[in-house]
Amino acid sequence: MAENRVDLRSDTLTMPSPEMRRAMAEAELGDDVFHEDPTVNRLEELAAERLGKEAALLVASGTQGNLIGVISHTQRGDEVICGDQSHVFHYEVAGCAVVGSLQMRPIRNVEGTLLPADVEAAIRPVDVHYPRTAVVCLENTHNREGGVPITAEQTRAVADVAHRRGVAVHLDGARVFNAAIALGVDVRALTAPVDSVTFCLSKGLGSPVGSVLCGSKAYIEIARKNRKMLGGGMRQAGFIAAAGIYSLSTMVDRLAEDHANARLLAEGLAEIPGIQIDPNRPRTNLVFFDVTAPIGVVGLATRLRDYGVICNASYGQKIRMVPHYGIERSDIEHTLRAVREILVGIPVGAR
Ligand code: TLP
Repeated sequence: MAENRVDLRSDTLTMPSPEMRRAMAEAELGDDVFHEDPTVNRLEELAAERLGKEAALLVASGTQGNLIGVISHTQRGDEVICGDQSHVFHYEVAGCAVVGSLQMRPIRNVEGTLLPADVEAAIRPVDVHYPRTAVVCLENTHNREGGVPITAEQTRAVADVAHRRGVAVHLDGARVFNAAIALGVDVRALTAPVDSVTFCLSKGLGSPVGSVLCGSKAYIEIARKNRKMLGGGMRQAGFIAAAGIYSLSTMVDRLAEDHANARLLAEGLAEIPGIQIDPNRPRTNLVFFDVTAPIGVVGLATRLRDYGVICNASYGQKIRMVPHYGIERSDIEHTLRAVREILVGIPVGAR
């Protein structure tokens, strides 16, 4: 077995640092269902402030945040416009349909965003036959589209169309801080046009668990009740919130290191025969590539395990590798040597 273990399956694999664990252990606690956990309250205030919204709600996961986020804008039988490559459509177990009794209406994703003209055309006119279009969902960064960051202008263009027609906009901002870092803007520029946004503490920001849903005060009150309905009312959740505060205070700027490692990885992969990747494509921390060599996507991912490199080969025909907190530049170099040895036969260790 290889001595290195380089787990690149997801940025959800980050482990809390000793300082984060200390902050968790020392957290002041109360019962959050009574709104009495001071650490949760502090995280929610901090998150609302950072994202430029009136209020925020700590939730268990990105999936729960999107579900509560969407159903808090809707009634049974409403329609939700989303990207045909979106996480909410592909990977959230049809929660909006099951729990919200909502109809998902996927329209094409183009470079991660939705085109305003497509959104306009998909919004239903008032007619006895149609469901009411209640929400448009955006995703930033966009996972299946390669971690592409969506700009403030793209976000506003979609939101303007939706708002003109009385439709709310929810942003799946699981990695919205990655987008802000990549674009060099304050995250508020990306969240200002939308009505609600979920972001994840438990991905590149390094917390062991937790996401936050942000929006207006009135909306978050509805969301708080929906969280309770879904069994997501946690009690002494300050342990989790303390990690989240640590993440927001100290882990945002370091996302740039993950982006640099992703770029290093993509550039190295582009030089290896049998790999197909545009080295300029990864703008954030997600690296997707094709394997044109006969070994194929699954074969390469399987062989990489012998070198201690673990990656995700379940994304259609591509491999996904995700640098994150805990993955060093030397781990990327080891990964590149391993891919080269498997595909070209130059032994790991030789350069
Ligand atoms: N994505 C996970 C997997 O579910 C695919 C990953 O490893 O990337 N929105 C986006 C854009 C996401 O990428 C994810 C997680 C979520 C929402 C859901 O977050 P969690 O896993 O906390 O429910």
